Amino acid sequence: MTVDARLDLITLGEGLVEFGAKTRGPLRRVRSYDVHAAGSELNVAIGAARLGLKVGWISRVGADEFGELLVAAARADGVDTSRVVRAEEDPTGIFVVQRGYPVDGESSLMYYRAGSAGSRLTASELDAAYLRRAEILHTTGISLAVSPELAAAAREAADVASQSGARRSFDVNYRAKLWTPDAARPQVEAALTQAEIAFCSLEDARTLWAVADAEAALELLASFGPDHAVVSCGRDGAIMLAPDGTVVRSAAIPANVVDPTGAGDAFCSAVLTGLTRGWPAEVTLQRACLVGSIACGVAGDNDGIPTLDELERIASNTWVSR
Ligand code: KDG
Repeated sequence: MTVDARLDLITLGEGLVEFGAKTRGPLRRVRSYDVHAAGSELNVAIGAARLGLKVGWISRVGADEFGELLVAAARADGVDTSRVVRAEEDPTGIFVVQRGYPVDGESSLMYYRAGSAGSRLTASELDAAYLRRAEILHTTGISLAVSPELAAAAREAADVASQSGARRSFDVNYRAKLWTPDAARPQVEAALTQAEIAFCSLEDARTLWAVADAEAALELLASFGPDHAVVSCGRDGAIMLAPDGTVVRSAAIPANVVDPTGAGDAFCSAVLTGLTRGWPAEVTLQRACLVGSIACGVAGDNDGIPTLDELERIASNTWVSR
């Protein structure tokens, strides 16, 4: 990549190594785990790169084996990691997924990220010239919740990128383990007023604003200012306000759910790809729902996200295993 080449997308946020329990039940009895690269903004970076965008990921990882794992996973899909800071003193954060316990069919996430390298990225570590190369800068509410330093870095990155014309994309991504709705609401709303592209799940919109339905959630998101707003509704599909003012809907694509964690990020990476490539709004949303569904069928947050060629063959029913 040449020094000043434009990047379709830069994402900023903490990468985490995921330990997904291989068996259902309380973790005290789980003996084996699948290990994957994860973290919402890294998932979006990997997904968009796999779908063909030029992508950079800004983050901070420990100078440890897990940091190597995250950087290697990003690079394997062509994500530029030149602005990932290596922290000598701080460890790379991890999370563990417990499955099917205590509620059948549900997973819960346990974080081990306090004081992690990724949570300590500061605004002073940002490279303004790099941020100015972004067409879209994507951040999420997770960074606002994780630490004041990371929140400030995410806000600064969005400011700098927008000064040179980047569109700011923000996914609400409310995480109840990180903060309360009352703590989240003002920060999330401030981020939405700065964003041109907004993502929120219906579940998060209900938790934060007690909206009645997806239409109300979309209207609320747009009322903060974004001209492109997307509400994902799990098994009920998604609804999107496109930049030309049209509202489109897509049904969900049935999934054989193996691991729903990260499906929202997979969905988001496809929406950003469609926007960048100028796909019609209906096609963008349908493809995004398909990508989210495929991602749910594979263990790991981003492992199931297809390449663009694979996506097209799956969408047109011409998939042939090679
Ligand atoms: O969207 C998936 C993420 O929730 C997962 O990768 C972990 O980034 C993560 C977080 O902070 O919840």
